[in-house]
Amino acid sequence: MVKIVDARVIVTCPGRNFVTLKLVTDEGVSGVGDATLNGRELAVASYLSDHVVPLLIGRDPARIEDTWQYLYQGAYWRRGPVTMSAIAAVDTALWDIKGKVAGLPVYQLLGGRCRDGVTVYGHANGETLDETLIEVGRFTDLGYRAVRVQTGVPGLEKAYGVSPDKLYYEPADATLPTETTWSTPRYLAHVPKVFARVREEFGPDVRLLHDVHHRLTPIEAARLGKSLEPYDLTWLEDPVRAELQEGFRLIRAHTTTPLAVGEVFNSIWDCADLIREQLIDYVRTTVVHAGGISHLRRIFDLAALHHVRSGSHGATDLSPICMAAALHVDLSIPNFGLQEYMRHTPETDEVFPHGYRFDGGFLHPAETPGLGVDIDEEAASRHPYRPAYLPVARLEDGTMHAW
Ligand code: CS2
Ligand code: MG
Repeated sequence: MVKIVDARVIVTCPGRNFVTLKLVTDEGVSGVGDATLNGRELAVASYLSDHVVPLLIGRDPARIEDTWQYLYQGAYWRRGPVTMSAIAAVDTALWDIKGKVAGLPVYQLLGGRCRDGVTVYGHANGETLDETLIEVGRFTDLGYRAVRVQTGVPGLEKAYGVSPDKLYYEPADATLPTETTWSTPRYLAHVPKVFARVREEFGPDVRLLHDVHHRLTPIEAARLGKSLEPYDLTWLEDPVRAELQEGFRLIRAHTTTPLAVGEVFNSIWDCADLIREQLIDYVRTTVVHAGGISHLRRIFDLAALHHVRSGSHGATDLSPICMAAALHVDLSIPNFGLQEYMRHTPETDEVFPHGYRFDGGFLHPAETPGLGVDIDEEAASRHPYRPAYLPVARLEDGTMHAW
């Protein structure tokens, strides 16, 4: 029997923090998995080093599902972002190894292609409406067919999703959380005007998306969805806090704007009701935070039965390993919707050499065996961990609110 003989947890900060698991077999085959949890990275690194690595040494790398069940059921304590990101890293690395052993890219092991390329969306954002329009144009010029539009809100400083660096957006920007201010009335009054202008300038073809980042109540979200109907959004993302699945019933009853949610979900149980009741249109779970390729496939298979499509989160805090793994899943499922694609910096790309490529609005995974991505451990060691937190948000009277 082939055995796992080495399991290394690598923490690196090529501009932002990433946690990576690298497994090596006694035949010298290695596999990588992303375990990054933005702002809480070291908790996952410790979970892996202290509680998972000792269970992996000597195991058969071919037993992917059995290892998943061993780590999930064996912990007794279920779910949660830390546990599920750690399991995801192991699962992803084992799929990488299986692909290399088989001599096939992972999407072939998942059933082969369902499409020619993976349609991705980028993030256009600006402080002002005029700046935002310029940024939308930048993305369409780059060939993107789908663009997420975020914009500053008059009267509010530091709006969500508006970044000084337009190509490499990074919200975890400080060693202690940055304080931002939120006002729902100001926001609700402004956003429809922005989308009216974007449609006027760019016409009906470009697919438009918007992220609310969990900030509204269901009735407020219903109102926003209705007011955006004339502008034909592909999706309205995270309109309300996602802990309360039945909150979506109310939004759904009032608007035909499609809904997307799931970047903070870590298991099928977080979205089972949303999917079965067809309360959403896109489920945005990811390889890294939702238990790896195996569990993400399970979520997307359930979604396929209920007319829900995939829309995996792909922000810069998910490493190129997660992006590569996502592309293999995206290519092989029947119910793919869209894939978020925020570009990593050249420093990050150097630490994670990869073969996926962007072409005319599509991403294509590498055709090499496995995932087609690796970590350069020497380059990684040149970028030590730096504490970084996501911002927090308060209402204008100082009340804590969802960021
Ligand atoms: C966002 C993320 O990409 C998205 O849709 O919601 O940028 C999110 O804020 C970060 O991943 C948080 O780490
Ligand atoms: Mg989001």
